[in-house]
Amino acid sequence: SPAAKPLPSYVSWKDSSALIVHSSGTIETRRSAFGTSVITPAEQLYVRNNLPAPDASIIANRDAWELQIEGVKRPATLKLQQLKRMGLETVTAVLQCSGNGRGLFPSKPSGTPWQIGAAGCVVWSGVPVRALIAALGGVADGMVYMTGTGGEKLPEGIDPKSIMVERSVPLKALDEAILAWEMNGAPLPLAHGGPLRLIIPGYAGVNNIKYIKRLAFTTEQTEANIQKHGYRISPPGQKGDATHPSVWEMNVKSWINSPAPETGDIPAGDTLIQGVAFGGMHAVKTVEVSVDGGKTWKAARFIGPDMGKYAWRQFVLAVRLDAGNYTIACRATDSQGQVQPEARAENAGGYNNNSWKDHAMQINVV
Ligand code: MSS
Repeated sequence: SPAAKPLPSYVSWKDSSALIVHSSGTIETRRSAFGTSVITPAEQLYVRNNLPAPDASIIANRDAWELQIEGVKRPATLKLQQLKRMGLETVTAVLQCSGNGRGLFPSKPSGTPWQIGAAGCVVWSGVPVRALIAALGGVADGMVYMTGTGGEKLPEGIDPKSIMVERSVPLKALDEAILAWEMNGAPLPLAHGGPLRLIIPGYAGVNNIKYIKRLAFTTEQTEANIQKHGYRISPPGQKGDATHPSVWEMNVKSWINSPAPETGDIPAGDTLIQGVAFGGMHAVKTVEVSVDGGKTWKAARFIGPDMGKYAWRQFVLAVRLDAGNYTIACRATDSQGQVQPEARAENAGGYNNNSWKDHAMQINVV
């Protein structure tokens, strides 16, 4: 096996045994680390930084962090301390990189070859964007998008648009969005966007702007490269542009965490097949498991608390397996009846892979 890379210093507090370090800005949770109790602890949560993380000094005085709000009737710059008095909500939501599952594309699109671990289920707490807007007189007339800007310091001499993390989402996303300062009951770590982060439940990771410094309601999508060309569902071989859908709403998905081939052979007899399932924008309703590569399916049972429609649910199915090779798979269905598809939707960036077939695994029972 390739030599394990050490954790970069900005995340040295994380649990290295739970993580695969692809690069300093791309760190994946191991399948074996997910556990069975719904929430992903901060120490085990994946990290994706498109730019180097800001200096830790930005969390030294969290309450002094400033957010600029534009495209409302009364634009303002507010300190986190003020935001904390404007409203409070808690939401449990899956945070998932749009490239999660890219490593399962046979075409090997460029980008981090994430398997299943660029995702986690997290409890976020903060002020609803709705409450903030109401306090500022409402969204200005004619606005179509909500645009968030990351607080990274950009190097000089480079066109900021070419590297800045700024994303636009449809205006309706504001209904459920929060500006979060807390994660899993603790102040938001710098690596996950502290002191303040935009959380848009159900939307792909990239839209959840870390260390947010500006929230703007706009008539157009941002011209930043990460929006204009990046994170677009373009056909293989084609560069993304405005004519291709942006990665916004997540789709229905599930995968098996145990048993997994990485943990070795499985003894014959009783086995629990266990994993996670979520619906993206809608609650997950059912999940089925197959031990014959998708020829036949059995309904699995959800376990643990239901943390709401944006959270994932843990599932389990008890099976008895004789010695042999098995292809185990799972397939989720959401409350709208949308079923996790067999085939991935091919695209140049390797985004949104929810193919149950790509996520199936070979296990060896002895
Ligand atoms: N934000 C900022 N500011 N920066 C960066 O870089 N990234 C993205 C998001 N946000 C960023 C941001 C991405 S891309 C993702 S996934 C996410 O974030 C992650 O998160 P964490 O916490 O895990 O790290 Mo893909 O779709």
